[in-house]
Amino acid sequence: MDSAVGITPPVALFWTPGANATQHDLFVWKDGDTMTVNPTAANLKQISYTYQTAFVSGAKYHWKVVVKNTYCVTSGAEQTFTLRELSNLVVSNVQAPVDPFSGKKIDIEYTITNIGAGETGMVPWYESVYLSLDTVFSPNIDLLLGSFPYQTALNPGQGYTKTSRMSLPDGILGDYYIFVKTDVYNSVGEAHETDNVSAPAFMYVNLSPYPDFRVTSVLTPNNAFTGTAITVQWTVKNNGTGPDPNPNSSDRIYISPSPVFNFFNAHYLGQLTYAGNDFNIIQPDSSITRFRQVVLPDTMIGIQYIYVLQTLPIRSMNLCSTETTPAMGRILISFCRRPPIWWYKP
Ligand SMILES: [Ca+2]
Ligand SMILES: [Ca+2]
Repeated sequence: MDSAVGITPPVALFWTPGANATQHDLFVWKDGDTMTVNPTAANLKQISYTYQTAFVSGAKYHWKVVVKNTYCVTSGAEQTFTLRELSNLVVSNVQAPVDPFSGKKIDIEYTITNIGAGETGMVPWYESVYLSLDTVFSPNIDLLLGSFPYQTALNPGQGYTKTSRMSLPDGILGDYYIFVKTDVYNSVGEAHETDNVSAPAFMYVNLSPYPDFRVTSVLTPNNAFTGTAITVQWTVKNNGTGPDPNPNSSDRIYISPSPVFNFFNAHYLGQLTYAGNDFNIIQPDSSITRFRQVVLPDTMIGIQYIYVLQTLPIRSMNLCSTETTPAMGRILISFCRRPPIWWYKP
């Protein structure tokens, strides 16, 4: 394999055995260095050796075998091999959208180029897009917005420009930066692995209108008997700045002996889900009145409280207030003695 080029480590070295040879010493050294005094592998009885080396793009090595027997030592001819050139992926031209809105989809355009001297090979790799509060890329802090595969080999100098779509988080507002990193899972062996992150691309994010639904009042009968059905009526008000574009919610009804809501002693009675455009009806500063029938438990008597909790997923993070003291209705429940069952015996 003298003068072999384009080698991928580990490197399989083999040679012809010398006449009467009993052992071989193998010397391998990098081009530009002097041959090592001590053999890389000594007293080999076989005529081959697998040489492990770091993958340095295009690195050239010299090697030779010294043949030994009881009577003499004979040096073989010096040979060379050269590792293959590696690719090097880099990211450029990251284009963040102008004036995007929180919680909405955005398109990020970027260019990936192989600036290395070798091809990438047919290894799929991924690009990831991150959202950062500053101009320093911090993979453990910055928010991953999405990862996108690429599956075609790139020759030296080749590249591609791509647009990837992802969603911004809800409830964010202000100055942000986008970073794109290529080959995030290190699928491609590159001459340089530390230059795979783009420069930061600035964007100002506007806060999307957000809903903030609250149950403002609960109406129940003043008195009722255990085990009977009552009608609960309640009002939901939108204290936010917009309707919810993706309603996925319900109002859940609980009964509890506690005048301050506590999940541990609250007994679930039922729920009323939102259908169709219910949420869109509740524009900012407007309300909707809802009701449903529930059956009181057999075991809770005396003064009890009926709570209605709104379970809208919080779509605007800390900007959406949560219901810490939900609205309630007060009801006095009396024990209902059921009439005895008489069996008629003819
Ligand atoms: Ca790189
Ligand atoms: Ca890599």
